[in-house]
Amino acid sequence: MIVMGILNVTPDSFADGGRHNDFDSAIARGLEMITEGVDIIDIGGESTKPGAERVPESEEFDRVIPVIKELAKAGARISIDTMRASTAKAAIEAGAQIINDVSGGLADPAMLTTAAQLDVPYIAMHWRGHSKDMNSRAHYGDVVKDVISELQERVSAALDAGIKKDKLIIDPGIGFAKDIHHNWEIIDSIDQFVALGYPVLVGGSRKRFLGGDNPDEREAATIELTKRLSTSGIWGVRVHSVKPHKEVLKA
Ligand code: PMM
Repeated sequence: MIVMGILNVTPDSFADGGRHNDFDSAIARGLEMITEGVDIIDIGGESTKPGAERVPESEEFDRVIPVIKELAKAGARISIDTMRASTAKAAIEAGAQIINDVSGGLADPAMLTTAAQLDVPYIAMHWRGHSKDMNSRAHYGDVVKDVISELQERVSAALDAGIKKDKLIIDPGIGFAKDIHHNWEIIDSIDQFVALGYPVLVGGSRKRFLGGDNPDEREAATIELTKRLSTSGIWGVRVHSVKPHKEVLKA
C-alpha cells in the first residue's frame, strides 16, 4: 500500500507565514518526507477544509509551481491537488506526475479532457460541491450506495473524456459533504469501493470524524486507521505524517 504525504502550501499550513518562508518550509518538509520513504507527495495550494473560500487561480499557481519544480528536481513522485485544469497542466509540466482532483471533474469542465490529454494518473474523489457550504450537502439515503453510484458517474465521465481505465484512481472523499457516521460507514464498507476494480485512495488523516477538537490530537487515530485499512485491499492512504504510517505498514 502506498503512502501519499500531504504538503499543503497554504498560508495557514506553516507557522511562520510569509511567502518565502512558506516556500522554504514546504521544501524542507518535502525533502523530509522523501527521507521518510514517502511514495507520493501531494502538493496543494487551495484549502478544501469545510467552510474554506476559494483561492484565485494565480495565487494557487504561485504557491504550488515553484515547490513542484524544486521537489521534482529532488526526485520526488508528485501529485497535484487541484480542481483546476490550468493548474493541473502547469503542475504536470513542472514535474508532477499525477492529478488529484477532489471534485472528480465537477469543479472545472476542462479538467477531464485535460487529464486525458496529459495521459497521467487521475484521482477522482467523491465530491458534492465546494467546501464553503459542503456540510449542507451531507444527506444520503444509503451513504455507501449513494457515494459509489456518484463515483461511478465520475468514472464514466472520465472514461468518456478519454482518460484510460488504467490511469484512474478513485477516492470516497472522507469528510467531504459527509458527517461522522457517513465517514465511518464508508470506512466500514471500503471493500465495496475496492470491488469496483479501481485503485482506491483514502484520505482520513486528522479529519474530524476521528474525534478530538484539535487535528494534532487525531494523529494516533489516523495511524490506527492506516493499520486497519492495510488489509483492505486499498491502493493508498493520504496522510500528514509519513514515517509512522510507513512503520505500521512494514510491521
Ligand atoms: N482531502 C483533502 C484534500 N485533498 N484529496 C484526496 N484525494 N482525498 C482526500 O480525502 C483529500 C484530498 C483535505 O484534507 P487536508 O485539508 O487535510 O489536506
